[in-house]
Amino acid sequence: MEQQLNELKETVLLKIDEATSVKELNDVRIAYLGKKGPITDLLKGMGKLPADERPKMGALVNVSRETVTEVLERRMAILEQQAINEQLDKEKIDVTLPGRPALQGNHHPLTRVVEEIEDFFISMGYEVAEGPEVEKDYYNFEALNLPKGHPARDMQDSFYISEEVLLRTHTSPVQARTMEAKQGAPVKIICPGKVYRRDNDDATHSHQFTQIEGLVIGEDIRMSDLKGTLSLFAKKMFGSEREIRLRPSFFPFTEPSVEMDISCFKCGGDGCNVCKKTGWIEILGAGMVHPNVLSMAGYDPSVVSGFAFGMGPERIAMLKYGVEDIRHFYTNDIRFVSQFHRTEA
Ligand code: FA5
Repeated sequence: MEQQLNELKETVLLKIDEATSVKELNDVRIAYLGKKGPITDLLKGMGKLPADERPKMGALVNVSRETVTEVLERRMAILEQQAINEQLDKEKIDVTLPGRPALQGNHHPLTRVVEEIEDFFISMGYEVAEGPEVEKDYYNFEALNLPKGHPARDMQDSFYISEEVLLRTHTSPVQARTMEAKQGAPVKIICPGKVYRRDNDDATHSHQFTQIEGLVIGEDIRMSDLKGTLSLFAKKMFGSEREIRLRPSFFPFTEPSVEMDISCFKCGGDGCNVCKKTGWIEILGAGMVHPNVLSMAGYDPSVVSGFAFGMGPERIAMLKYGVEDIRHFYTNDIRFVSQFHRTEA
């Protein structure tokens, strides 16, 4: 039995030596030192030995098993290190390779123009108000001095959802809602938002576009306040040289009503393709809030007055950045929007 043990030990030591990977060595361990391996068998077979030989043989088997285990662990440590080294060799990275630049997103040009306009008015003490895009006919038209059947409703061809509900055609209903909510108190708001009209899409018209409304209500608010505010606004948006001009116009909710032009920022007023040789560019509609609108919202027109204006930021962005087709703002073509990426930090 002792000879059998020695032969077995030699065989295992040889197999350990021959193993070239962690897996092979593990197989050797399981095959020879495992519960079903020959060393365990030897221990089990000791019962057949005479009683006085058993302790000696038991000690021999244990020593052999310890020796084999020790050799196996040393070999295992070497093979494991070898495996790690091979993996590190394979995974080497070249830190000198130039990196790939990450594409950076940015605000949409239209968002930037809206934010620029908002910032200007906020700096003048205005608050930003909001209203629903799905609006009642009452706020979109009636409360703005446009009763049912009024011919001026055709100025803004509408998408009706039901007889009394439509997609708002302008941001002016927020005027009516704000005045109603404020119950006679002073008001100084702007309202940016989406509006909808049954216009045919072309280079300067879209069925869905953006407007920014402005409204100031208080005691002794005059046309000169409107003119001063819009003049400052034009200089901020289009340069300090800009002059403004107010032309008489008509909106049912303002009286008097005006349209505002700015002196052409390209030619300075001499006439060019941007201003269609007139020297002036139309920017927005405005006027003094109609007494009927004030009364309907619960104000006393003999005590308070106010001005309002409404502009289309797409048209302003087109002028400012020389964009020829309004549809570019909505198609999300990366070649278009990336032209306006901010370079400053
Ligand atoms: C109005 O909508 C009035 N509510 C503005 C107003 C407010 C006047 C307060 C007085 C007091 P108008 O229909 O002109 O007015 O539209 C205002 C601006 O929206 C226009 O100057 C233009 O810049 C823009 N706009 C109008 N229709 C379209 C369209 N289909 N596509 C893109 N922009 C448009």
